[in-house]
Amino acid sequence: MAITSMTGDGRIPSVDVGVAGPELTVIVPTLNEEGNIAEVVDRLRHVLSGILWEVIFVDDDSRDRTRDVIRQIGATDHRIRLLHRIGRRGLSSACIEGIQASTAPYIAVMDADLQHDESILPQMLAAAKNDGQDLVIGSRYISGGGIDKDWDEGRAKASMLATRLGQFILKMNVADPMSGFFLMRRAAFDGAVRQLSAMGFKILVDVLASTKTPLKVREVPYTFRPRHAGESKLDSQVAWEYLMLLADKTIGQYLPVRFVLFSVVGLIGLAAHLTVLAISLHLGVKFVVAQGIATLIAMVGNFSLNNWFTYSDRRLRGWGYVKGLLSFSAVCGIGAVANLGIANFLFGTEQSSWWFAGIAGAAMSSVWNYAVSSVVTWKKK
Ligand SMILES: Nc1nc2c(ncn2[C@@H]2O[C@H](COP(=O)(O)OP(=O)(O)OP(=O)(O)O)[C@@H](O)[C@H]2O)c(=O)[nH]1
Ligand SMILES: [Mg+2]
Repeated sequence: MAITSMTGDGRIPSVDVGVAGPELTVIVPTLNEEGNIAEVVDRLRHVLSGILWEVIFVDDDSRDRTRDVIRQIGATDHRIRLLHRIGRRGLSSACIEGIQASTAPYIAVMDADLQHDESILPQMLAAAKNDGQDLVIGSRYISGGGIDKDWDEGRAKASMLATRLGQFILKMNVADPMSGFFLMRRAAFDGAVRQLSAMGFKILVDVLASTKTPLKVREVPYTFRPRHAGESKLDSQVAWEYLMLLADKTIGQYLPVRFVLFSVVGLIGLAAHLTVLAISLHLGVKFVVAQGIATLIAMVGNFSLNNWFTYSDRRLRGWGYVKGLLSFSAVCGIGAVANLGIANFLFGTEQSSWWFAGIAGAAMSSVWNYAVSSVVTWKKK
């Protein structure tokens, strides 16, 4: 839109002020959701008519036609936006980047598979805009809400247990902190963004645990529907990453959770090493051979456990697994040399006892192994 007015000398300057930006941005994370995009857009158009809105699909390099469909619809509707991330994964971090790419004062987060009931979005926006709520949660666990009737008992119980755990950590009276469907003021997000862990699937728990000022929170009931099209991405890794998120929210300010896990794996490796060594010696294997076998087993075991648990979100597979094992062994080899050097130096000084020298050497090499392998072996892409 161009605003024009005559200047003193008769020229007509033109100032391009564009059109009003959106009041509400709906963030939709996507991973192989080609069959759901058109339906999501249709439903948003319908329920949000009369509201200045846009949707940002944050796609983590889907291998199906998700991005093609989004671009096709976006070609005739500027409210449809796409953020394509390459080499990064994770529902939470995708939502965070989407929110940061928006200028709207209100932001909603919603799944792409239509399990969240978009028809309550206007009610959620009104609660924030007119009733001063900072955060409005689409809730399955308050009166009027519900879960997909096709959920088996196991899934319902797991969801309830995870919810209770979340409530315990948050020390907050929120019925559905695990909800992936919520709307908030930008200020509420800005108050939490620097403390966010951005791990795994549960962005709402992260926001609630990270906020510095108490938020005015309201829950609006809805019934979680069955998935519209495509496949679920929920697996055991999601559950593990949720536990890591809760741990990070509890002890993360004192010690990185990954370092704690790395150290626990190191202790397991030490126990495995000593066990294999003892068994080999008992079977009459020469010490140097037994020590070699124990070292190899401990190294492969440590690498695999760290790859599975400590870096579940950057897990190496196939050829990457082999290269990772080699680089991890090299890093730990250098760590062992540093360990020997430091321990030997301290042992040589008069004040140090043998145990102090031993612990100091081991501690130094653990920090080295952790720090260097996190950037060399499990580097963030
Ligand atoms: N950008 C991005 N989106 C993701 C990622 N993982 C899942 N999603 C999206 O997040 C939303 C929730 O994932 P779902 O697989 O539906 O998980 P869920 O709803 O907890 O599980 P179901 O009830 O089994 O569907 C969907 O829109 C997915 O496409 C990811 O790593 N990156
Ligand atoms: Mg789903």
